[in-house]
Amino acid sequence: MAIVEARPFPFVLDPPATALIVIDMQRDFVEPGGFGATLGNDVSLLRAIIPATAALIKGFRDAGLPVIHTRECHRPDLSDCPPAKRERGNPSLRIGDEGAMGRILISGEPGADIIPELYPIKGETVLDKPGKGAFYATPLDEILREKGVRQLVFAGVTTEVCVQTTMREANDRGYECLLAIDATESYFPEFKKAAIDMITAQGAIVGWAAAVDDIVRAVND
Ligand code: C5J
Repeated sequence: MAIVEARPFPFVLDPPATALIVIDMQRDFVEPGGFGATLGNDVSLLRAIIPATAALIKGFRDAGLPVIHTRECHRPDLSDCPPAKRERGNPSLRIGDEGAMGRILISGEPGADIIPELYPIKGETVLDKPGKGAFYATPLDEILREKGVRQLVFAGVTTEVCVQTTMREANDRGYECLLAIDATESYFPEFKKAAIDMITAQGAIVGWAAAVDDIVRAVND
């Protein structure tokens, strides 16, 4: 066991029972011309976490612990994209429409893939998910239980949407959840702060939050 300095109190990390989940570090969210940018967002805010996220991934790889990557995307025929989701957002460029990096948030298109700086390596799980949460309509829970994982470290974007939703899903399934503060970001800095406050409030009601350096040190303890 290793102790990670964390909010709201230290996290007792058990490396053999821990996995890293990197949420949606896709070109569509992080690069100019993608889905996030078409919604009017400044993607440079999200790009700022790339070095810390790379350091976190490296820390898990060095420790031989599982790294799981998710991608929010849909089937080319949109059969897994509810109209209620598609109809929101920028009316001139919706999910499935042709954008600067192929069809927006469609599996197999360049924009839906993970950014080159954080690209998965052989043996790492990559899960396509149609929802905001990574447990919804995916085999994530089965994959984690098969690996004996009880604790999850979270990174990725955006803090208050897909990251927070997945942490809540994980918390309800009995996983202990730790958010890497400098490896997650929102297009709205005040939402990131609020999400971390919500997650850690009331005695870690959803989970803990800690710095990448402290997490990397603990997993390699
Ligand atoms: C959003 C995500 N923000 N990955 N997706 O639509 O958080």
